[in-house]
Amino acid sequence: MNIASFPEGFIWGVSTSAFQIEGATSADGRGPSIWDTFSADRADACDHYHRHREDVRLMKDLGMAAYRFSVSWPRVFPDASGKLNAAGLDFYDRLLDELLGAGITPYATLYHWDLPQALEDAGGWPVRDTARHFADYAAAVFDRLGDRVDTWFTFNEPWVSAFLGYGSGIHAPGRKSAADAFRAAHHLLLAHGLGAQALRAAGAAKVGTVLNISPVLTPGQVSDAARPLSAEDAEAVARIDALGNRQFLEPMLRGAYPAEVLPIIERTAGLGHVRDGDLELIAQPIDLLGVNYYTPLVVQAQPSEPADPAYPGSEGVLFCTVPTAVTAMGWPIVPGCLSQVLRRLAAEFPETELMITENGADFVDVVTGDGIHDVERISFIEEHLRAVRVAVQEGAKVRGFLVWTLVDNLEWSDGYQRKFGLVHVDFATQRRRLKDSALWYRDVIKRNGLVETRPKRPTLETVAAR
Ligand code: GBH
Repeated sequence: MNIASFPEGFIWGVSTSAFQIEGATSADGRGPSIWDTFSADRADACDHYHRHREDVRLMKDLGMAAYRFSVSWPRVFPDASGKLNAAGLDFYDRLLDELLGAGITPYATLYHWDLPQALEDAGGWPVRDTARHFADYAAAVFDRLGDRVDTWFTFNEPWVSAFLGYGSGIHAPGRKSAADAFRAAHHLLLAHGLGAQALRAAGAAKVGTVLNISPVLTPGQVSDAARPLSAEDAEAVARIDALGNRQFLEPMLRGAYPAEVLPIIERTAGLGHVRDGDLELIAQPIDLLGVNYYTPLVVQAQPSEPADPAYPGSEGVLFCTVPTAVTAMGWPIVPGCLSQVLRRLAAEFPETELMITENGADFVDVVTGDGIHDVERISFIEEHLRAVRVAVQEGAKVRGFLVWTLVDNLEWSDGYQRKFGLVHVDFATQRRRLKDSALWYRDVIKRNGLVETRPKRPTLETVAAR
């Protein structure tokens, strides 16, 4: 068997987030988060809070080396009093002991979208104080768990928190104000800087963050990446790239907002919230950049188009659908874009180590008596892994790959019908069952690579070789 292998020591695992799996939303003094308030399906989720032993066991049996989870801020600081709830941290204490006992390296994310409702009531991310609260929270979590976690990610996808939470309002807290979205973005960046500083000062071994980097391309480029663009389309692509990707990448890694974005912020929100010294603070050195990749953004210039509320400043840009294969959520499947993302990051930030912190897909899984044969998920992940390997072979410093996600879970505004798990969950009984993709992933991990596909039909070369 020919193996397309990954570098020795390549880190394989899965990612989850607190609100999507834990349930137990009022256990041991937890306070409400903005997602408890916002979400209609009040959430037992996967009851991971009580079943974490079983879930760690599953990961162990599948051979996972790494597990990225998030800490629920409202478990730690439940209300407006600012009083620490030690019982909330006890859960992560138990989880970490379990993980380390199973030989699985924990990667902790401090914020995966579940702001304490008390802080939202005080103004939420559009308010500067929230960033300071985040730094206190980061320090408190590190104080309790820092002896067992080496790698700390401050945020998961701050673009989503700012622009879906406060811009389009399709995420909690469901506010719809372009000005607040830009203020939220800045304070999330500031919170990253302050949090990274606090973690570093407390002795964290590695500090990083996780961004959703979506390559931006025109419909024509989806089939032909080298396709030349009109000036109008090139401008549309550059602007959406600046709003969606560079607005976070560049302050964090270079200490400056992209030139395209500053005037948009200024005319939408003013610049009163951007204070002297903020950008220096935001640009704390980081050891690891987590990249979440699912699908590209496909756009073209369209003069009459109003701005998309998730991209204030996107007037004159049309978000397009393309005739590619899609996941059940309708997200275009374009694995080559993952090579492109990694190639770009490696070129622009050659010093920064990278990790794929999320990649995966929802499909409609058919549960049969003899198993869950999720062939589409297997090919999705396999094709994306091949794309990662291409970038690695070109020299991108990609240290690992984490599948989104371990178990079917609560997919935010979409509830429980979206299935991203390697493991199926029957939400009536909480029974877990491995899908074929879980077993396939176990084998990938075991051989640290993919089986080179043999052509099904003889090709000219194989015929000639006979
Ligand atoms: C991840 O976000 C999350 O980290 C994870 O919690 C979640 O379960 C998982 O994806 C699956 O959804 O149409 O304007 O939103 C991915 C978020 C989804 C953000 C695609 C950008 C396209 C642009 N990304 N989205 S928009």
